[in-house]
Amino acid sequence: MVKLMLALDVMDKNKALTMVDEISKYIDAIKIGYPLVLSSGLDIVKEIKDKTNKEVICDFKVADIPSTNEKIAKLTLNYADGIICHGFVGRDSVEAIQKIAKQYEIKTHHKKKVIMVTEMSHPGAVEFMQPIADKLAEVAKILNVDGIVAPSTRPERLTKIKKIVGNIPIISPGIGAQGGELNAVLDILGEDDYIIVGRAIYKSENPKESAYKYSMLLKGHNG
Ligand code: O7M
Repeated sequence: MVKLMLALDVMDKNKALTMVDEISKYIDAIKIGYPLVLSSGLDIVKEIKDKTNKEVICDFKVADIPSTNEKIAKLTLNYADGIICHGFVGRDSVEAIQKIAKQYEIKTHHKKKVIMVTEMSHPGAVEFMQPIADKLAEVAKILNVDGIVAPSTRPERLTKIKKIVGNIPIISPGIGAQGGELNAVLDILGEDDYIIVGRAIYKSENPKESAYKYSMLLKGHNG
């Protein structure tokens, strides 16, 4: 079954904690990014992990030299189950994060995912990212990363990128607020893949109902 990852981009700690309390039973994973961490501190990652016991992925879109990437990965993977990085900075930068993930895996016996962005979902991504996205997908395959990010806003690109990465799980944002069509995307994605939904859940009038609705649509599509 395609899984549901909540993009928890609220900028208030209490709101975030209340939100996950209400809806965590309807979601499979939680993505925490700069809006929440910069407003609440990195400890929010541990707090949400402890509270929900869901898969928690930090979306820091890490894009630095290997040595700095290592430091960011060390701090992040201490509590998070995974970290999202950019691939356009080169494979050595991604490998630096993979090295830290492996170290944590050996130490904790828990999987630590390294997820790489290929093509982003917003309109501007066609300018610089799309022309190199197929190549980034090939690199993701060579590096055997644990997931790649590809757009729900462009089903034809999602199809192409999925074909390149094969069995590497896809994490796909763009459904809801960015206009991506759930049904079109569900025809492409498989059981190891995720859709990311943010505002269509946390900004809706009734986040619990909205999360429930998405979870049912995913279940329904998979029979
Ligand atoms: O459903 P939304 O539009 O409110 O939120 C989508 C989330 O996915 C939000 O956290 C974005 O930062 C993220 N995202 C994209 O929207 N597009 C991308 O191409 C990539 C991401 C992302 O998660 O990258 C790792």
